[in-house]
Amino acid sequence: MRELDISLIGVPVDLGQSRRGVDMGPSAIRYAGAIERLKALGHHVTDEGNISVSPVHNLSCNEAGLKNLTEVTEATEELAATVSAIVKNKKFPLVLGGDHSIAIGTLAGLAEHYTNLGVIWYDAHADMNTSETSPSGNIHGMPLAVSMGLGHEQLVNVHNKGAKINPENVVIIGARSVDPGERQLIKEKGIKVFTMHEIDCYGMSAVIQQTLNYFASRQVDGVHLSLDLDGLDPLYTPGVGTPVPGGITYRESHLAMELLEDANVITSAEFVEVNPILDEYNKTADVAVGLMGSLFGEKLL
Ligand code: B3U
Ligand code: MN
Ligand code: MN
Repeated sequence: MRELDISLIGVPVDLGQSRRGVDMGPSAIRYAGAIERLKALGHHVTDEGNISVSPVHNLSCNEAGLKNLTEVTEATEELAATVSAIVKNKKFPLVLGGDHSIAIGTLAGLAEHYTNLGVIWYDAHADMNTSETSPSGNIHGMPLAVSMGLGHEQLVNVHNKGAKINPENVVIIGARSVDPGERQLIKEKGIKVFTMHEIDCYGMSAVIQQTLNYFASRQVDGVHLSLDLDGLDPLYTPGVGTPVPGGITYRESHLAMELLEDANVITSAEFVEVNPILDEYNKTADVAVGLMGSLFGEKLL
């Protein structure tokens, strides 16, 4: 097992979607014992605290049809600078959301240090809408497109101008709710997607193996895990804003984390969309921390 120097950073953003409460995700994950769990595995953990986020939350869209564009831009700018500094200091960034819009900042910060970063997007959704295709105006449905350089220019240019990741280095796992515009982009850009169909047919073990082989063939120089808790079935993670039935199980998710740990490839991670208001006694944060345990080397024997 690797002994890592982990820097944990909270991003209390609920501006990328319409349901309040996901800004409390970092607290819920801390209360569920994230730091103690990682320290018990022998890692060195520093809690860097939270990114400052505007308390203003408008539900109306701006002229481009996006909600809270200015506030999301500000928060992701600060997150990008923080993540970049963590990597510069040779530490492992572990980002706690917040809604998934924060990935715009995480990936922008990482892009300063990786020229060919692989990205695992563990999610019920593709998060590949643009201002033009979004059915909701919610920026949390856009971060993967934005990071590929597609979408509102203010978001695309967070931290540095233009695309931060290569579409051919992205693997989506767990997708089961994809909008028409996203479907088209996935095809156009040649994104590798393991939907629930592939997970059901081949099993999670094969899906992760194929993901690892794919990254090896792409010669990536790091792998970021962006884990949206709604990737799991709402039976296990009910505390999310947009639950979609028919998702990845608890056991499959632990297996995925264990196989990624065994492969020793993950260089940064984020856990997003935990909403304590919608949760059952912090169950979703507990699952998030359990998955962190597996990702960072917990073994039964
Ligand atoms: N695709 C829809 C719904 C959605 C995306 N991400 C989440 N929900 N969590 C949208 O609004 O873009
Ligand atoms: Mn997401
Ligand atoms: Mn999602």
